[in-house]
Amino acid sequence: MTKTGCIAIVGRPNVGKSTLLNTILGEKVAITSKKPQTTRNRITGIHTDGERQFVFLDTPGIHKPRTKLGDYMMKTAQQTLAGVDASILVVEAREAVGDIEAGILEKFKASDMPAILVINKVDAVRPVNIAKTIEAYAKAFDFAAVVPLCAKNGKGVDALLSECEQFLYEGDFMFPTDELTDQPERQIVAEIIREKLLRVLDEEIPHGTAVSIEEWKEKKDVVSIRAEIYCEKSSHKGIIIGKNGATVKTIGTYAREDIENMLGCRVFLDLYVRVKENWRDNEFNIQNFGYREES
Ligand SMILES: Nc1nc2c(ncn2[C@@H]2O[C@H](COP(=O)(O)OP(=O)(O)OP(=O)(O)O)[C@@H](O)[C@H]2O)c(=O)[nH]1
Ligand SMILES: [Mg+2]
Repeated sequence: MTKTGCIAIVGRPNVGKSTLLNTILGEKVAITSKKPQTTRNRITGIHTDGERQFVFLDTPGIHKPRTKLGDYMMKTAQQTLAGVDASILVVEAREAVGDIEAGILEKFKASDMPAILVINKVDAVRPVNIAKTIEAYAKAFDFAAVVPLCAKNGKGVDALLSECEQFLYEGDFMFPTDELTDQPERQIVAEIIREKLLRVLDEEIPHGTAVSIEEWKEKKDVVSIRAEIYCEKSSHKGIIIGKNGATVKTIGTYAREDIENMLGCRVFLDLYVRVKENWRDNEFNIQNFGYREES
């Protein structure tokens, strides 16, 4: 008898939702970074273990949107919540429930959503702060379980999976047992490049970038990929390219390493930088970059 269920992973930006998804799966399917608002789309991660299949849905961090892209990200998170059997609310240890978290708990209450509280990054806080966090959240919501863990090194993740089992129901698997994510390879490649932009570039610039895969040619044991990096201003283009092309070269080198690991073959990666003024506020552009609602 197989069991399955869909579980959303929600929370404010930067708390480690995507890191947690990757650790559960044992593979990287979602990009992560030190900068908030890294995840832009819903990302499905499938964990099949014997007769159980957990379908986790990583979501963009909940924040107050300032652009149409931000509106899309928030809509994505809300719609994901509407379609799942349960949720994991990921927080960092704090003495009080934050405004964002309080808003999420209101949504849980309005839809009778069963939820687990994950207190992440326990490697970076004192136990007394974990205890205070548990106390504050227990007053605000009746969680099915509370699991302190470290998504980065995996400590506590097995306990989380055991707790998630209560949300599974008897039914056929939704995905083949060897599938880890529903993202096409091209999308993962575009995301890997965006992750390197977030890693190499300073504060605001990477938030205004998007990556589009323009060409993908497979020959014997090499894949040639041409990707375009879009940014919002010509001054940003100069920064992304860097002196004598040094910055874009670094981005390409980091990205190529990861893409080769993922595809298991050699990769030629050609990156071009283009400007699309204010694309984040243009509905047509954001849809063109793949930020569109699924039918
Ligand atoms: N110390 C520590 N850092 C962590 C842990 N988990 C995640 N991080 C770091 O927290 C940062 C944010 O991680 P992400 O997984 O990108 O966070 P997110 O919640 O998906 O962020 P958004 O996509 O912006 O909503 C990264 O620098 C991670 O390495 C952890 O258990 N301990
Ligand atoms: Mg994320």
